[in-house]
Amino acid sequence: MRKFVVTKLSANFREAVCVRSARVPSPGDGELLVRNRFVGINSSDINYSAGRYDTSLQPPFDIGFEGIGEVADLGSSVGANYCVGQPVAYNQAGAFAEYVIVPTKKATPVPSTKPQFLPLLLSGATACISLQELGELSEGQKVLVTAAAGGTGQFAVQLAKAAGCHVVGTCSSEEKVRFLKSIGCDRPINYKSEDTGAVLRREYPEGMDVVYESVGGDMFQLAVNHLAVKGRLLVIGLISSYQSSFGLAGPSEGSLPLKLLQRSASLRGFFLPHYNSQYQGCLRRLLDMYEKGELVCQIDQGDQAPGGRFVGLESICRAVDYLYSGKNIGKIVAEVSQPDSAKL
Ligand code: NAP
Ligand code: X1H
Repeated sequence: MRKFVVTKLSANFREAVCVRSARVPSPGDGELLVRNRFVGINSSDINYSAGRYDTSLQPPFDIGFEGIGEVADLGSSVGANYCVGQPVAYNQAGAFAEYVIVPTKKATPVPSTKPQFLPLLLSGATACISLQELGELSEGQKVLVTAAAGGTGQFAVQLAKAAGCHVVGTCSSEEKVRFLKSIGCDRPINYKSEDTGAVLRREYPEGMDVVYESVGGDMFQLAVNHLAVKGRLLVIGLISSYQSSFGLAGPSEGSLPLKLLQRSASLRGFFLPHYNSQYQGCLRRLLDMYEKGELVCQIDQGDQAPGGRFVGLESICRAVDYLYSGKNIGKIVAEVSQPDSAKL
């Protein structure tokens, strides 16, 4: 089989990785061998390739956080939930490969390998758990979602709407504005054509009760400046800094504690792996909402990207470039293999 391997620590994904041949691994106790159909692209793939996730990890190491495919082989004592051919989605390092070993506790049986199920596991769960545990959402509250049309933003918008909130979402194009309207966002802001700060000052003078913030930098500052009294700012990510330097410290951040104090506002960090105990419950809720037609799971397979649809393992590099071009609508997904039936 072929797989991506990080051979040099770098936040430049193309420089960090190469595609290597390897033996198809055998599943051990409590493990599944999964033949990947689709893998999910995450902005943090470049944090992982830079060695930021696990500073003890030295190259060569495998990469890719999530995928969906069929069980190809079973290790011992995996239980009755799984059989060969069973469609599963999973969160497991090393997903950028044709086959991957997945411990059953990191796998979720899904009705099919349809790529729309893939965004629920990481992007959907991030929005679901963070809003539930830290957002303290209640009806009528005002919620700002940044990168609202992206992989995780789309779920934050829909879950905040489902909780009866008024949702404002930022994005960078009119096409994204239309998408945001279609998923119920009350006030999409195209930050390229409108001044986000001016819109918030004019239309939300009392500030935002909750901010789901994924961008960092100036967008983070703006979010702090527009927190309501007792507002909660959920730090979900800071994508604007992943390609270069890092951290929340910076000259303009000096007054952050004062701003929080003056409003009795809180800033809350969220990292999905710290919330494993809430994971299964949230995933069940999202799958249920999706099956009932109450949740849109927008995926972007790169049809509008330079070079077209992301097909084949090598296309993952283009998919990461596309993510950092900021043009995606919904979760970016690359197709790694055809269904078994297509090979007949
Ligand atoms: P994504 O939202 O699908 O794509 C990134 C989007 O961010 C772009 O479409 C772009 O949309 C926006 N963006 C803003 N500034 C950008 C920049 N400088 N470069 C590129 N894009 C920029 O990506 P994702 O993987 O789902 O990640 C979104 C955020 O969620 C990231 O901050 C990530 O770290 C975070 N996340 C956190 C956790 C956690 O456990 N804390 C888990 C998963 C994801 P517009 O500019 O049009 O808005
Ligand atoms: C144990 O907690 C963590 C948390 C974050 C360990 C590693 C990280 C990490 O690498 C991340 C990360 C993970 C997910 C995500 O969506 C965004 C980010 S940002 C980030 C990080 C980047 C550079 C650093 O120097 C430290 C952390």
